[in-house]
Amino acid sequence: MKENLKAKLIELKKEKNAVILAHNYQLDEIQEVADYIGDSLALSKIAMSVKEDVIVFCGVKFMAETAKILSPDKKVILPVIEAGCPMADMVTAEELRNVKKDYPEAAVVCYVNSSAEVKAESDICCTSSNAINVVDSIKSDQILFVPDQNLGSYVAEQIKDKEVILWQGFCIVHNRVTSQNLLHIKEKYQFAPVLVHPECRPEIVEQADFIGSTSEIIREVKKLKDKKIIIGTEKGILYTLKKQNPDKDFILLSEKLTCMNMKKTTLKDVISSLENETNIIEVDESVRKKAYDALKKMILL
Ligand code: CIZ
Ligand code: SF4
Repeated sequence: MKENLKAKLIELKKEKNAVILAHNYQLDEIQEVADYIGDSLALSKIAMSVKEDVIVFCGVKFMAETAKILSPDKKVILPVIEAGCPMADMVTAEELRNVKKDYPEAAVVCYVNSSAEVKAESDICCTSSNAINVVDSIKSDQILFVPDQNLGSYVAEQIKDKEVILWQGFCIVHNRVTSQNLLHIKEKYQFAPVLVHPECRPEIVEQADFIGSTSEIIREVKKLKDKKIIIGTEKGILYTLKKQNPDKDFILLSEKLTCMNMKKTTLKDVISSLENETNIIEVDESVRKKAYDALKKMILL
């Protein structure tokens, strides 16, 4: 059954001249058929360079939107339009415009997990892998960091000479991990290193051996000699970790690390959206240009 679907997708990709991009948090069945797997920024950069006309972005809405902002001439499909990111929804452009009035001197740094409209209201974007460099590069001493308070706190800890004003957003998945979860797993696997995503709460990040984005965790794991490794980010990352490191055992810091939105996309959705060319992402051109500027500043750093 699955083999039939896979064969159908290969045909469709040829017919439509399409490429399949999958985020590290997608279901295994999606990662298995993807042409490229990665984090949102790496995938958006790939989207800019591929020769295909159609990009099927298997992830959540802000990711497909980012690809469209950077590659406006391509057709970008998000297989399940309801796959959103609750953290991205924790800041709207209007709310941001209002808060900016209270901090007229602040530079707005916006985590890519945000809508195109919010990016358009920001001075520069960042991802979880370059947030520290981005904040460090800014001349202003005051930063308004949106929307992730956990990533923002992590950055503020590293850069002491700037005032970082935190938006009160968070990732509903990473924020679920508690100190009790960490204590429990550390007791059970005493010698295993703990690698976590900076979207986790500060008390988790403080106790971790390594903090990084999905791509940084994937890179770090390759270097480790340990046979048992504790992973504190969304479960989907285990697909690549296991594939690249068959001799290592990965223990998820908590079973709560499953993003329902990332799991909404199935192989059937990829096929039907591509076949019918539905769920095409569009971004208003005036918003796109401003969001592009904020993204481009980050990419050029
Ligand atoms: O930007 C991304 O892809 C996200 C949401 C996570 C990460 O660390 O790669
Ligand atoms: Fe959003 Fe968190 Fe899910 Fe990533 S894991 S898409 S930040 S809710």
